[in-house]
Amino acid sequence: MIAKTPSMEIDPLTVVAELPDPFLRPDGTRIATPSEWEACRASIQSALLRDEYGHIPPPPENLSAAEIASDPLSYGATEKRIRITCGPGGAVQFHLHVIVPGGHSEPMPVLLVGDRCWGAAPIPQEIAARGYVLAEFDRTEIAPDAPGRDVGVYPLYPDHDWGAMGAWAWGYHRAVDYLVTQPYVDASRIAVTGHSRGGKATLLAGALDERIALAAPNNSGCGGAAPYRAKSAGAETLEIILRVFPYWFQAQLPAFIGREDQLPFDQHSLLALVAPRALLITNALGDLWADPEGTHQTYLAAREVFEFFGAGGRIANHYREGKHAHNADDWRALLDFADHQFFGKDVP
Ligand code: GTR
Repeated sequence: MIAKTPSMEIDPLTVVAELPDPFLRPDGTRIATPSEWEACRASIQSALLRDEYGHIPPPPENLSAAEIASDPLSYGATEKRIRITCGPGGAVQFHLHVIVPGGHSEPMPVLLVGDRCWGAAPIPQEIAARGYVLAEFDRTEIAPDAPGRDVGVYPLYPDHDWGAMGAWAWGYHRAVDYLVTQPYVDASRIAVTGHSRGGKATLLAGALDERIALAAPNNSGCGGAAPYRAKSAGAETLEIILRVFPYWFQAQLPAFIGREDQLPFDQHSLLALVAPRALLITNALGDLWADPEGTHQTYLAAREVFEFFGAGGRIANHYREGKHAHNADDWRALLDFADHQFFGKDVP
């Protein structure tokens, strides 16, 4: 059952079914302490990268950034455009579009989104008024949302088996590389968000990088916060997503079609990797394709890991009415959650 309320928490009434026990090691022994769980973190990551997303290369050595524009906005903020390059001759290039609120002498928290191509944040002025830097980039500058590996970042790492999700997550990490060098940025309060396919990349980025204090995948569905096992009616399946978007994932993932229960993890494992940092999953009740009900199950399973770390208050599952979109309600839920996590403010 899913409570139809846009509250930060909903009643944990759904029984967690069919998802692998997050405290069971592959050899059948149980993880008993947070430090034992930490010792298993690398093996959970390895399994997810090996079977689902492919391997993500380390940061490039020659990342450089140039501010190409800086303009005042009507509401007192400054809009900056940054060109980030790396690789031989600056072969890989993408742009950050940053809105820095005015009137703040202290470093500020950041909301970083990789969905520039989708129109991104609908409420930039409100984000600035609440004291958050908004940084946007277009993840398709890093890897195209299409098959083929001869453009974007792929030629830089010809031996890697990653798909677009991994490349886009790498893009989030490179944007963080830049942001943490900026005096107006509070490097301990960087949140990442993204919608749908961008939400899948957001979650992967947040799971793998401890510099990210808060991950907020929106309507991320299959390959994001929704499970491969325990699908709800109308939800996207592994078979369907791989038929249409095979290039998002590691090339061997189709071997698990029809035998999803053989995957050594499910998506609650990816959610759990964010622990004990903060995680907000945002869903739309009418977006059945993105599986809000299944996502409630992964949320409950991952929450056990957060609670195990004493961080049960750092994970929340938010539902709103409506369909597939990253709308102002979702962004406000993120701002409220971030205010609570970063500054201890009460959730309205
Ligand atoms: C759909 C895809 C989903 C989701 C969505 C989107 O076509 O099946 O997994 O990513 O696109 O990005 O809006």
